[in-house]
Amino acid sequence: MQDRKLGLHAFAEGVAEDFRRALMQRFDNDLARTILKEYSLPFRELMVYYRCALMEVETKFRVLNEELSLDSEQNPIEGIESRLKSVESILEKAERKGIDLTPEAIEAGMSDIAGIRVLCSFESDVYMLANALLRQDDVRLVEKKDYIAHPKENGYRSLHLIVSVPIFLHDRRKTMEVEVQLRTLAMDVWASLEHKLLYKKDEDRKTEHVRNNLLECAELAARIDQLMSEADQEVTGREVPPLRAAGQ
Ligand code: 0O2
Repeated sequence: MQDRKLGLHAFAEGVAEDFRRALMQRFDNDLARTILKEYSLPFRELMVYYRCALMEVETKFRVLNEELSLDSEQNPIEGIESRLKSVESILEKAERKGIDLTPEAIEAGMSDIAGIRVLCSFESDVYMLANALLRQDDVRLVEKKDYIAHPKENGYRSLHLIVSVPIFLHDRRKTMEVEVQLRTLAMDVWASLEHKLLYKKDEDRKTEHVRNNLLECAELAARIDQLMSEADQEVTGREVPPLRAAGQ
């Protein structure tokens, strides 16, 4: 408990320093100083709340995995990664989307400051876990993007959920939004490499040849998922549920 408190304190100090540095780099000194004076502490608080929300959601998935691991055939989570958007990316996105640089406007206008990625064994586990999360009575689905049922044009596949969850502070309860990305290992290999090569990179990298190669890789990854699901069904007898929309 003490460790966690110290961890959050150190984190808040780090955020304050990142916030100061990012503002000084991005804006002229007077503007940066004004923003810093007014919003440094509230912004620091906001980031601590997001970190707490990440811990809540991560724990929910760890609990599900622990429970499902009782059955050796059901060990659906291969890995969990969580991250808070960097201060620099928050400021960049706020500028791009015309969001005011106040903690209230940032909280209202951005849903992906806290992000968790859950790597699953099979495609059916993606939907099973999403449904198990959304069934919990303190979790509310804010938005869903099913890039598995409807892959992006470049081949990207994953299930994205924006959920809101409560965090329990010493004197009140606060609701925070967290972006959850669920994907299989095959989807993750593709997305991680594409992220390195092309995602948000200069357009001149994205020649037709490179795009076609990545599209072919995306098709191969989808084929791996399909064959693995069939093998899982044959070996364990588990039904492959139809790709249904999580939370419906
Ligand atoms: P990073 O670097 O991973 O943090 P918005 O976030 O509102 O500007 P959008 O399109 O509404 O954009 O969000 P969407 O489609 O839900 O995608 C958000 C996240 O999904 C991205 O976060 C990526 O992590 C991932 N993603 C979406 N599309 C792709 C893609 O084509 N390739 C890869 N590799 N990842 C993708 P960030 O913050 O944009 O980037």
